[in-house]
Amino acid sequence: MAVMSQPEWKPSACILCACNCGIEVQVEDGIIVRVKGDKAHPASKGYACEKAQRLPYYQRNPRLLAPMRRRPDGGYEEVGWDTAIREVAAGLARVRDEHGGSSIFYYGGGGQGNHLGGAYSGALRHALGVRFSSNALAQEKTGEFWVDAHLFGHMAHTAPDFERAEVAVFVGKNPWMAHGFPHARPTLKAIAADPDRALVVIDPRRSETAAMADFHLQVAPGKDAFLLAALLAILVQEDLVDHAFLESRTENAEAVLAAVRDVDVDDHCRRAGVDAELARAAARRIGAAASVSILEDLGIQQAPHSTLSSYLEKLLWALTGNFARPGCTSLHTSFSPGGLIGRSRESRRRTPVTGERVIGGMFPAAAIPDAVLSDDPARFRAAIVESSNPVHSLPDSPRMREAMAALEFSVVIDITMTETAACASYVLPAPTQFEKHECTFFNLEFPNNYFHLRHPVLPAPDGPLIEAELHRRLVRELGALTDEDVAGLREAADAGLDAYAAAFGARMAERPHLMGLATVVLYETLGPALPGGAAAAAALWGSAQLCAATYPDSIRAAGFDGEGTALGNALFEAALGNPRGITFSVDDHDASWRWIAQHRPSGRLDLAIPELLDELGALPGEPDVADPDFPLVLSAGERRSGSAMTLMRDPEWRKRDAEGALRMSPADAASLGLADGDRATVVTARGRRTAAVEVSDMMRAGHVSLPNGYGLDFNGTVTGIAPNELTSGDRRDPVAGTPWHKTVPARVEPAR
Ligand SMILES: Nc1nc2c(c(=O)[nH]1)N[C@H]1C(S)=C(S)[C@@H](COP(=O)(O)OP(=O)(O)OC[C@H]3O[C@@H](n4cnc5c(=O)[nH]c(N)nc54)[C@H](O)[C@@H]3O)O[C@H]1N2
Ligand SMILES: Nc1nc2c(c(=O)[nH]1)N[C@H]1C(S)=C(S)[C@@H](COP(=O)(O)OP(=O)(O)OC[C@H]3O[C@@H](n4cnc5c(=O)[nH]c(N)nc54)[C@H](O)[C@@H]3O)O[C@H]1N2
Ligand code: SF4
Ligand SMILES: [Mo]
Repeated sequence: MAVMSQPEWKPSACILCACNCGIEVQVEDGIIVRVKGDKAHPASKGYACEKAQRLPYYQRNPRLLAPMRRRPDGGYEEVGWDTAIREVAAGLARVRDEHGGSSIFYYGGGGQGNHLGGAYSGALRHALGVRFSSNALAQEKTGEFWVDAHLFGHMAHTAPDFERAEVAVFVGKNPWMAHGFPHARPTLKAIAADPDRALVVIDPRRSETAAMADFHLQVAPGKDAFLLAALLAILVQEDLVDHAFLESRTENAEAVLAAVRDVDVDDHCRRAGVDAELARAAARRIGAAASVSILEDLGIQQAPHSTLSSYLEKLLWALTGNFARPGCTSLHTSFSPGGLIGRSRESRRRTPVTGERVIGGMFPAAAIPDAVLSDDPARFRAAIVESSNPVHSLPDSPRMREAMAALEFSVVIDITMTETAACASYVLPAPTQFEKHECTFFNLEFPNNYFHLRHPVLPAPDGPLIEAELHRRLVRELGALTDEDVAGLREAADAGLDAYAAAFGARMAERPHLMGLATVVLYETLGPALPGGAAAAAALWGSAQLCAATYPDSIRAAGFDGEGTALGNALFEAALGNPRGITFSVDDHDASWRWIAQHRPSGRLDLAIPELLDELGALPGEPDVADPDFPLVLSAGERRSGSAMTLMRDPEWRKRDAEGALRMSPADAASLGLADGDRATVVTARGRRTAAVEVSDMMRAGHVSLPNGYGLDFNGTVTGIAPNELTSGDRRDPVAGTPWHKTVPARVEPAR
C-alpha cells in the first residue's frame, strides 16, 4: 500500500485572545487533529501560542443539535426549528408589546467564541426595538474606552508598539500568559535580553512577565491608583515631562500637572506597598526613554478606581509625549467601525433602575441583575444571549441565575448547553466557528491592520443553524421585513457589486427604516450571490463600505483602488478571496492626529477629565479599610495556561493544574498551616468553595488567586471553581460599573 498522504492544511484562525492569530488545521475523520501557526497570515506570520493547539477540544464540546425548549419541570425537550422560531419570536414579541423593546436586553454577540454571527443580531434587536445591549467588554474595557473618548474626542482605541518600544510598561497585564499583542512572547524576550531596553511591570504577583522585568513594581492589590499617581508625580516633580508635546499637542495639561505636582510620592508609594526609590527609578527610566509603549488590562480594569487607573496609565504616555511615534501608542483603524470596539460615540443614556452610564452603547454588565431583580416598571423582563455565558462570567453567579429565573422570557444562542443556556426558556444551536464562515473583528493593530474572513474547515452537522439564518428567520417571523422590502435586490446582486451597491443605496434611501435591518437584508439578497456558500459573509459588505468611508486613505495605502462604494467593493472582494487574511489598512504615524482632528477642532488631546481629577485628589483621604473577617485579597479569575474562558469544557484539555489551584504566598500558607497540595476553602461574602493549594513564590503575602474559566459542567461533572460563585456585583467602578473581580475580600480556611 502507498504511504498514506497527510490531510491538507486548511487556513483558519485562533480567537482565544484578541491577537486572532492565523492558524492552519488538519482534519481527519471529521476531527481537527493538528494545529499550527499559518506562515501566510499577514499579521501573525506563523506565530501561535500553545493554546491554539488545544482548539480540537473546543470542537469536541458536547453539542446541541436541535433547538431546546424548557419544560415546566425545568428539563428541556427538543423541538423543530419552525416551532422554535415561531415560539421564540412570539415570546419576545409578547414582552415587547406589553412592556416595550427597552425591557428586552441583548448580551454577547462575539468575543472568544465567534465574531461574525453577532453582526446579524443588530437586525433582530432593531425588529424588537431593543435599546440596551452589552457584552464582556462592559466588565473590563468600558472605563478605558470612556477615558479614550475624552482624550481623543471619540471612542477610539489605541495600539501599543512593543516591537519597537525602548521601554515597555504592563499595568495589571500578564502578556506572557494572556498575550493581547502580536508575537507577545518573542517580543518580551527581546526586550528582556536587550540592556538598552527595559520592561516595567506593575502587578502584585510575580507573574511570568514580572519575572522577566527590569522593574517589577509589586503593588498591593487594588492600590494601583496610588502608585500610578506617584509615578506621574515623580515625572512632574523631576521635570521629566515633554513640555514641547504638551504645548503643541494637548489642551488643559496645566490642570493635570497641577493635580499631580502636589502628590506626596512617599506616602502614595507606602499606601501602594511599593518602595518609593524603586518607583522613582522606574519613572526616571520611562522619562528618559526615546519611546515607551504601555498596556493595561484586567489587573486595573477589574479593581478599585479602575477608570481612574486607566486615566493615570494614559497620562504616563501623554505627559512624556510617547504618542503617535514609532515604539509608542497610536490610534488604529477598524474593519468594522461601529462594531464591537470602535463605536464612535459615548451614549448619553443611563441604565434603567440604577441610573448608571452606558458607555459606547454598552450596558454596564455588572448592573444586569439589578436591572432585572427590581420592581421598577423599566426593569428588564426578557433576554437574548448570544455566544456568551454571563451566568458564568458576570459577577455573582447565584444572583445572575436568580435574574435569569425572574425573566419572563429568555433565549440563548450557543453551540453547547452552557451554564446560561441551562437557565433559558429556549436554546438555539449554532455550528462551531470551524463549521461556518467566520471572521476576526479584533483588528487592533497599527500601522498595518488586518482582517480575516475564515472559511469553514469542517462540515456542519445537521441541525444547528448559522447565526445569520437564525436572526433572519426571527426577523421575518416578527414581520419586520417583507418580500417587498427586498424585491429586486437579489437580482441586482447577480449583476455584480457595483449594481448591488446602487440598488441597495437606493432602497435604503427609499425605506430608511430598513437601515436597522441592513445585515439581514444583505444576507438575504447579497448572500446567495457570494461564491463558495459564503452567504454569512454578506454583512461584511456593509463593514467594508463603512470602513472605506471612514478610512479611505488608509485603505488605498494598503493597495485598494477606487472612490466611494467602489473602494468598499474592492476591499470586500479582497476579504472574500483571501482565506488567510488581508492587510486592509496601512498608515503613517501622523494618522492619529488626523483622526483626532476629525473629532476635535483643535486637533489636540484633551488631557483634563475633571471628574477623574477629583477622584485623584480624594485618594489621600481614602480610608484603608480592613475587614477582620476577610483579611486576604482574592484575585478571582487569573489567566493561566489552563484558562480559555468557557470555550473548552472537557477538563482533559488541561495537561496540568486540572482543578485550578488556589495560589498563595509561602507566608500565608505558613500562617494557615497549609502546604502545597492541601485542600483549603476560600470564603467570601458571597460564597465558599474548596480547592487544592499551590504555595507559590509568585504571590505577595495577603494575595491569593484562582484561575479564570474553571468550574464548567462537562457531562454532569463540574471541575474546579467557577470564580463568580465568589464575587459580588455591587463592588464596581463608579464611572464605568466595571466589577472588581481582582480584589475580592476573602479568607482561607484549611479544609478537612
Ligand atoms: N491563557 C489565556 N489567555 C487569555 C484569556 C484566557 O482566558 N486564557 N483571556 C483573554 C481575555 S478575554 C482577556 S480580557 C485577557 C486578560 O489578560 P490579563 O489582564 O493579562 O489577565 P489576568 O491574568 O486576568 O490579569 C493580569 C494580571 O493582573 C494581575 N493583578 C491582579 N490584581 C491586580 C491589581 O490589583 N493590580 C495590578 N496592577 N495587577 C493585578 C494578576 O496578578 C495578573 O498577572 O486575556 C486574554 N488572553
Ligand atoms: N471573576 C471573573 N469573571 C470574569 C473575568 C475574570 O477575570 N474574573 N473575565 C471577564 C472577561 S475579560 C471576559 S472577556 C468574560 C468572558 O465572558 P463570556 O463572553 O460570557 O464567556 P465566554 O466563555 O467567552 O463565552 C463564549 C460562549 O460562546 C459560545 N460559542 C463558542 N462558539 C460559538 C459560536 O460559533 N456561536 C455561538 N453562538 N456561540 C459560540 C461558547 O460555548 C460560550 O458559551 O468573562 C469575564 N468574567
Ligand atoms: S496568541 Fe492568542 S490568538 Fe494567538 S494562538 Fe495564542 S491564544 Fe490564540
Ligand atoms: Mo476579556
